Amino acid sequence: MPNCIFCAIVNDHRQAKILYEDTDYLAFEDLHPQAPAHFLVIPKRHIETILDADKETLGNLIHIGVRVARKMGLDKNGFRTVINCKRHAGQSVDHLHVHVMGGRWFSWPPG
Ligand code: DGP
Repeated sequence: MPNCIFCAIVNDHRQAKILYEDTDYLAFEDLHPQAPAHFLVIPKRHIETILDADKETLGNLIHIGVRVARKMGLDKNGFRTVINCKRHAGQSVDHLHVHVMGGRWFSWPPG
């Protein structure tokens, strides 16, 4: 998708620190980390929001997030996964992504 920053990363890996890749998915470090560990998992295909994703894609995104989190040692103390959907939730990049954050305490409820 033209003008999509995550599609640009899919096409040019130099634009992000890649943590995981397969034929359909990519995980990379967030540019503005909100925790000591903060990465994103995306489908390579441009899908705008969680509302547009099928069951298999959603399962794979979460599964990859857990695998990478485990590899980073975040399974010891835990981590948070977040999917922002549209403006009220704070989605700023309209290419579906799962946030995985760890390495500190997180409060609840979220603001
Ligand atoms: P959200 O607000 O849920 O749409 O999160 C978008 C995230 O994407 C935000 O945490 C910052 C991150 N981000 C935005 N632009 C870039 C970029 O060019 N590279 C990387 N690695 N992350 C980006």
